[in-house]
Amino acid sequence: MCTVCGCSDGETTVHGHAHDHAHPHHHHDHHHHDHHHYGYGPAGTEVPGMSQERLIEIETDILTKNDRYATENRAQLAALGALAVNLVSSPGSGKTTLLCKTIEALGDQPLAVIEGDQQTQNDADRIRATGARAVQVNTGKGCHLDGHMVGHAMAHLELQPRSMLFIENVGNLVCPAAFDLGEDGKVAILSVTEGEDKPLKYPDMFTAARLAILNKIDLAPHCDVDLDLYEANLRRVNPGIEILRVSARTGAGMAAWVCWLQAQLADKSVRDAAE
Ligand SMILES: Nc1nc2c(ncn2[C@@H]2O[C@H](COP(=O)(O)OP(=O)(O)O)[C@@H](O)[C@H]2O)c(=O)[nH]1
Ligand SMILES: [Mg+2]
Repeated sequence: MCTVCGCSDGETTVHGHAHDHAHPHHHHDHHHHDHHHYGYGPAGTEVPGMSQERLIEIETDILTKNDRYATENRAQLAALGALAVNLVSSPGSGKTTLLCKTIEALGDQPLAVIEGDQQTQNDADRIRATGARAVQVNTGKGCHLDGHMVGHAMAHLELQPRSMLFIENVGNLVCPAAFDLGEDGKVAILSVTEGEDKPLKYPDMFTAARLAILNKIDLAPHCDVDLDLYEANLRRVNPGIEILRVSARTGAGMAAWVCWLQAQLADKSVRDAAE
């Protein structure tokens, strides 16, 4: 179950890189997923036939389990001095396009990608076309990646020391904000076509993110968008957020993004060595 929206996540499948056999992955907290009412009881969500007290119990249990897996992932990454970035956004903001361009720009930097989508291996295929390693996680009915899925995918990737691991989360501006995957930071991608008010409407995501990428700035002249207002709204919900204006299509702003990644990785290696 998702602790945020209350949906049932059913079965997850991980499609590995080398041998393409699928691993079905069952969650233990199956329950019916008929019609949901979104309420504001103490649990922040409602599931028919379940009390708010029981829901809070289940949510706490799920988040505790998730955090245990996330901690394990984080320890593995730290041991390698590897950097993990969790890319979160609504569907279609340009995550996969940005990743393909980023992989090109990074040259011989060791890296790997975990792709999350409910269905299809399209995005992992797009990443593999660049020559990079990728694992596709299909979440089925699930609305986000969790720590367990990412740990499973990491096992397939055999990350090299000082790698960058890019995790493309399921397109969803709500639920992925609540789940720690063991990443170093969440990066929220917004395309300029989404509207300046989206940070105000979905504040949790932009509060959780360390960096916001304002993508598709090549389209800005065509859609009456006010980029300064976008940035002001991002800073209203998260005064500390870093912001980069990018076009994955034209390459504008890509150098700053690549620098940001390299600085995060350098920072991480130093910190891990100091521990
Ligand atoms: N004009 C423009 N289109 C873009 C840009 N980045 C991505 N797109 C397009 O946006 C659509 C969705 O991109 P995709 O990478 O699949 O988004 P995702 O769902 O977030 O992974 C595709 O048609 C891309 O070609 C950009 O910077 N400018
Ligand atoms: Mg994608």
